[in-house]
Formats: sequence, C-alpha cells, structure tokens
Amino acid sequence: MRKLNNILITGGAGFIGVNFIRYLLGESKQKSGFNGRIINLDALTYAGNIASLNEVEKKYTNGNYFFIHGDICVRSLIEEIFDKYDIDTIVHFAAESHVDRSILGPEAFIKTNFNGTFTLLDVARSRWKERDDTLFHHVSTDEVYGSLGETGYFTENTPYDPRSPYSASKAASDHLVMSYYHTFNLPITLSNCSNNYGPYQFPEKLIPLMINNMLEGKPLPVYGDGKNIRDWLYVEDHNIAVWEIMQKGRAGEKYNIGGENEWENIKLLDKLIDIVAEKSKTAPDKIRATITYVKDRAGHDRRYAIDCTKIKNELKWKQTVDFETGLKKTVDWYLSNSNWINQIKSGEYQKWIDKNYIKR
Ligand code: NAD
Ligand code: TDX
Repeated sequence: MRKLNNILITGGAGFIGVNFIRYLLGESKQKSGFNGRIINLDALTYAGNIASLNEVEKKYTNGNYFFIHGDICVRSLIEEIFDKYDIDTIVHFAAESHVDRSILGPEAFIKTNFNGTFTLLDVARSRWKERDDTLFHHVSTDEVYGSLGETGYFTENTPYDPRSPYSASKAASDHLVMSYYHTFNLPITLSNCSNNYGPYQFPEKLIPLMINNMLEGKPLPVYGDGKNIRDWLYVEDHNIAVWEIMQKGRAGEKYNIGGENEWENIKLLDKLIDIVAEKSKTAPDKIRATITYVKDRAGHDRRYAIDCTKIKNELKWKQTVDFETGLKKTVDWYLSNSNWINQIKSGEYQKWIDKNYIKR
C-alpha cells in the first residue's frame, strides 16, 4: 500500500474535490485513515466554492491543510508549491466540467483540462526524477468513451470516442497522462467515472438543478425526449474508489468507476419529484406539471453505462449507497443549505472571495 504524505489536490473547492477533502480530513477521516497534509489548489472559478470547507477547516484540520487560490496553468506557481510543500502525490480534479458550457465556449476547457493537466504533469516529471514514492492520479470521466446504444458497457479497453468539447478535452488529457507514464515513467493512475451526485454539486447539473427548480416552483427543463441514460453514483462512493486506487492501484493502469445504476433522465426526474414532494410537503402532481421538454443538447450522448469489474476484483471496491438513500440524502442537504445556493446565485460569494483571497 502506498504511503501518501503531502497531497496536492487540484480543484478541491469544486463538487467532488470538496467531498474528497471532507472524506480525508472531516468526519470520515477514521474511514480513510489519512494522516498526511493536503494542499488544495483551486482557481475558484464560478464552480469553486471554498466556503464549502469552512467548518472542516476550523474543526478538523490542525495545521495539516493549506489552501492556495491559483490556476493549474501557471507553471511557476506549481513549481513553488512542489518545492514548498514537498509534494509526493497529486490527485487532479480541477477541470471545466459542464458539457453545456463547453458547447457555448470550448476555449476554457482546452486551457484548463488540457494545458492545465500538461503543466501539472510536466512539473511532476521535473520534480520527481529521483524519487520512487510518488503518484499522479488523474480523475476523468466515462464521457471519453462516447455514446452507447441500447446494449453494452464501457470497459477500460473501450476505444475513446468523445463527442463534446468537454469530453474531447478530458480524452486528450487522459492520453497525455498515459503518455507521461509510457515515455517518462511517471507513476500515474487514472480513473473514468460515471455521473456523480450528492451534496455541494453546482446547481447547473441535472440533479441539483432539478431539486432547486422544484423548490422554487420553476420549470423543469428536460432535453430532447428525456430518454437519455446516465449511470449514477453517490459522490462519496466515487471518492472512496479514487482513494483506493491512489493507495493500491497499479501504476500505469486505468480503472472504470460506476454506479451500475442506469436511469433514463425522465424516470430519474419522476423519482426525484416524489422525494422532493414528500420532503417539502408539496403535491407531486403540482411539481410534475412543471416538467418542460426543451430543445435537445447538441451532440447529446444517448447512453452511458460503466463496467467496473476491474476495480471490484482488483481493489475490492464496491458501491455502498443505493440510489434511493443517496437521492434522499442529497435532497435533505439542499433543503438545509439554502444559504449555499443563495450565496452562489446572488454573487455575494464572489465578492467574499475577492475580499478574503489574493489570487496567485
Ligand atoms: P466542478 O466543476 O464542480 O469543480 C471543478 C473545480 O475546479 C472548481 O472548484 C474550479 O474552481 C476548479 N478549477 C477550474 N479551473 C481551474 C484552474 N484552471 N485551476 C485551478 N482550479 C480550477 O467539477 P466536479 O464535478 O467536482 O468534477 C471534478 C473532476 O471530476 C473533473 O475533472 C471532472 O471531469 C471529473 N468527473 C466529474 C463527474 C461528475 O459527475 N461531476 C464524473 C466523472 C468525472
Ligand atoms: O437541465 C438539464 N436537463 C437535462 O435534460 C440538464 C442540466 C441536463 N439534462 C440531461 C443531459 C444529460 O443527459 O441530463 C443528463 C445529465 O446532464 P448533466 O448533469 O449536465 O451531466 P452530463 O452531461 O451527463 O455530465 C456529467 O457527468 C459526467 C458531468 O457534468 C461531467 O462533468 C461528468 O464527466
């Protein structure tokens, strides 16, 4: 098992990164067994919310957690962080992550997802030359594999066939990561995960968008015929898998992670409506009446489904949160954290960042 001491987490103020840091340092610390330092580097784009870690920072971190407000594309900053904190591990979450935004403006996706990954890889290569106790874990998506028909699953050997600028930028970064392993012997691991849901997800993604629109009585926009299929996984289960790979995964290997939990968007929405209706004491039919079919997403992938036999067999990972429980936990979280949403929507949060953090 690898001993991971000084971990650089990129994108640790985003949805999955926040949950990952909470898993390593927060209430679940015992489960993870982590005992080292975390350096969280995040540019705090619209999707990053460092306030999500406020109480973890105050309650649990004891000087073993550092936040740096900066961009993964700035090489001199990455070099400085490597030297100052003696980084031996990177887990790379930072990305532009929303498919719709990549259709409206692909440039930021190429910059962060491709050039940013290159910068991190290249600094790691230069700094880790003489070491044999290091690891670069790259967090990627099942979207790199393209779109499935009615049958079949993505395995680690499925050829890449990305369809959106988002998935193409992630696919390109995956190839670059692999190339650094084969060409320079950089110890890497890579994971391709299906759709995550859970607390702290930015309300542009399907599940939090729908929950918040339901709570506000707004229309529920369903793209196309609503029959596109995604494979949903609770965010903590994704993070446990990432942590297992980082500790025990074989260098140079990629691992698929998935929920084995396929849902047509419209059926998922139906389930979510029942949960929100019950918890907010609203008539389900009143919410159902707000479903609005809208123009389809350009290049909308029809179906994703992950075969995660490899990680299950090799690392003994499995999903722990069933969909019903996970959705209820998620709805509860959004119901009791309306401040988090309101701050993001009002722009108050951006002002708070500008006041409290100097961008490096
Ligand atoms: P997110 O959009 O919620 O968070 C991304 C974070 O990266 C934000 O905090 C943002 O401020 C930061 N960031 C963006 N550009 C940066 C830059 N140039 N420098 C430093 N920080 C920057 O994304 P997420 O949903 O948490 O996804 C995290 C990772 O997991 C991504 O790599 C994504 O591709 C991958 N992934 C996500 C899902 C999912 O369902 N959300 C599924 C599989 C894989
Ligand atoms: O308003 C909506 N209406 C709708 O019908 C939104 C936002 C989405 N959808 C559909 C599109 C997809 O079929 O719901 C499905 C899920 O959409 P998103 O939440 O945008 O996720 P997706 O495009 O599947 O990508 C997500 O999973 C893989 C993440 O955003 C990626 O970062 C991750 O890599």
